[in-house]
Amino acid sequence: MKNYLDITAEIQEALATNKPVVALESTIISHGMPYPQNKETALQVEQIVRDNGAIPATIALIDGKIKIGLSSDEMEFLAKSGEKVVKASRRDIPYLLSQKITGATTVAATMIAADLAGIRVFATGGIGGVHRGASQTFDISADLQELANTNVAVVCAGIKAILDLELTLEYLETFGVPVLGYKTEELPAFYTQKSGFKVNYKMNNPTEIARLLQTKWDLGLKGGAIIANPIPKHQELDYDIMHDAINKALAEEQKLGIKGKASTPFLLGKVKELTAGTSLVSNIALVYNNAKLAAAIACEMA
Ligand code: PSU
Ligand code: MN
Repeated sequence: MKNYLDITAEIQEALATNKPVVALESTIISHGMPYPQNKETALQVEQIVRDNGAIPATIALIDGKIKIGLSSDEMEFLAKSGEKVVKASRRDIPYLLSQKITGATTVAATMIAADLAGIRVFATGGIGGVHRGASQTFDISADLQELANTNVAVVCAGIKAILDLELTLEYLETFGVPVLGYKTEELPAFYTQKSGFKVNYKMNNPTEIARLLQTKWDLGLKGGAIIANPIPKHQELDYDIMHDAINKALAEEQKLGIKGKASTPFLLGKVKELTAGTSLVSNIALVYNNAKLAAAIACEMA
């Protein structure tokens, strides 16, 4: 394992002495946001984790290693390269490492890396899920199987409305992944607090969440949990504007025949374009909000 993992000295020390650490993904940098907002967001997320008492661990595949903790040059490279960097999920890891090709880790790949390093809490914006039309396309994100199998809790802003929320919840139920709402009974839908669907359980504070995770893993119930943290009210997108943008993005995707791993980045970019960038402002705000909660949970767990 030592041949593959490259953990910064600060994070190694933190893990060895049971200090709180929060994992952060890098596909959100390369494929989720444009430059330079992606770099600014990635750096600010790390700062927010620190301001809330935990150590940030942004993860990527670089030079044949799973890097846990990135330098500012590495961050800059991922941010500037954007979609030229490979979006790396579980299936991509062995190829990219053995060929020493740079990869930006998705939620699934970041969970794998965090688990190998011993990090149990991870903050991001949105997870992948069951896409609309999946009964025909079979497009179900590998993030969901990772949540089923890998012991890392993922703090996100719920399930994004580009996906089929109902089928995603069904899939998570089948695979035993708890969907927890932070101070809410309603599942948030990324850009909005409301979705029309319910979470499994409302959690009132980071202590309750830490206790639930401890219980799950003490019992050997493998897999993660989703901590759905609603976007702050004043940073929400208008529900109708968002739905309109998503429907247009989905129609365009179909027209262009975009499929597979290109789907999520395409839809995110299109929605941003159609909302004249306001979705990006919301996206950044909700990531910051998630970093803060993840740090609080990591502190409780430590
Ligand atoms: N949702 C977002 N922003 C993102 C992603 C999802 O709001 O950047 C990224 C994450 O890295 C996630 C990946 O793991 O997209 C899911 O891609 P796919 O649907 O191809 O599995
Ligand atoms: Mn997919």
